[in-house]
Amino acid sequence: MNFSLEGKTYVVMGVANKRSIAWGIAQALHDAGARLIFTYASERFEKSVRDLADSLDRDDSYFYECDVTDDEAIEKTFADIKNDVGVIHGLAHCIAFAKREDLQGEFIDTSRDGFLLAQNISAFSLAAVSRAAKDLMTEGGSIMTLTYLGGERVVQNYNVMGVAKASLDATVKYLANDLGKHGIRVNAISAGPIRTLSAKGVGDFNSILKEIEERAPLRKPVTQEEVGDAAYFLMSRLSRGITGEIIHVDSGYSILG
Ligand code: NDP
Ligand code: N5H
Repeated sequence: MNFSLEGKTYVVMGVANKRSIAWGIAQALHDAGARLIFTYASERFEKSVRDLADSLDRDDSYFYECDVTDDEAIEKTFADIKNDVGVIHGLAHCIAFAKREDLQGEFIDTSRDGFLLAQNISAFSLAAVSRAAKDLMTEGGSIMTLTYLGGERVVQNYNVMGVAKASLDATVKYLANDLGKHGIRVNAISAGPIRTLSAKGVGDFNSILKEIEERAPLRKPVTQEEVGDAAYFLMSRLSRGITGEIIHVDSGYSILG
C-alpha cells in the first residue's frame, strides 16, 4: 500500500515561525509529497512564512492572508484557493489566541471581552473555516485542529483558553457529524507542551516541561516532528476510519491522575 500524499493539497493555517507546531505539520506533509497552501493572520508574519516555505524544495506553494475573525477574509481566502488550485484534500487549523492577562491568575476574573475573543479565534474559527473549506473538498478530506489537555481538566493558568479548548473539542465532534456524509473527517491532536511563540512568556514553562520529564510515561516532552507525524497519519488514508476523535500526542501524560 502507498501512503504518499503526492497529488494532494493541504491548507496549513497558523505558521508564525520555525517553532510553530503548524510548521512541524507542514514539514511532515511536505515530506510525504503534499502540495501546501499557507495562511497567516497578518502581513507581520508573511515574510517569515514565505521564507520557511522557500526552504522546502518545491515551488508550487500558495500563500494567503486570512484573519479568522473576519468572515469576508475567510470567504475570500477560500474563493481564491478554489480559483488558484481547485480541489483540496485537507486542512490543518493551528490557531489560538487569548489576552495575556487572561492566562494568569484566576479564571473567575476573565472579562466578557476576553472570554469571547478566545472563543472566537480559538474555537468558532474551526467551524467557520471548515464551512468554507468543505466546498473545495470534493474528493473527501481531513480537517484537523490542535487542542490541549487544559480543555479536559483544570491546568493552572490555562484559564480562558481551557474553556475555549473544551469548546473546540466539542466543535470537532459536531463538525465530524455534519461532514462525515461528505467524506470529510474532523479530528484534533491534543499536543503536549512545546516551546513556541504562543507559549513564550506564559506560565512557568520550565517547570511544566520538568514535570513531563519526571512523570510522563515516555519521560520526555513531545516535539513538533512527533505532532507533525500524527498529523500526516490523520491526513493520510491510514486514518480513514477515524473521525470526531481527540488523539493525545503528549508522551502519555494525559493518562496520569
Ligand atoms: P504559534 O504562536 O506558533 O501559533 C499560533 C498561531 O495562531 C499563529 O500563527 C497566529 O498567526 C495564529 N493566530 C492567532 N490569531 C489569529 C487570527 N485572528 N487569525 C489567524 N491566525 C491567528 O503557537 P503554537 O504552534 O504553539 O500554536 C498552534 C496551536 O497549537 C494553537 O491552537 C495552540 O493552542 C495549540 N497547542 C499548543 C501547545 C504548545 O505547547 N505550544 C500545546 C497544545 C496545543 P500569526 O502568527 O499570523 O498572528
Ligand atoms: C498551562 C499552560 C501555560 C499557560 C497558558 C498558555 C496558553 C497559551 C495559548 C494562547 C494561544 C497563547 C496566546 O494567546 C499568547 C498571546 O496572548 C500573546 N502572544 C502573541 O500574540 C504571539 C505574538 C502570537 C503569535 O500568538 C498567537 N497565539 O497568536 C499551557 C502550556 C503548558 C501549553 C500551551 C502553550 C498550550 C497552547 O494552547 O498553546
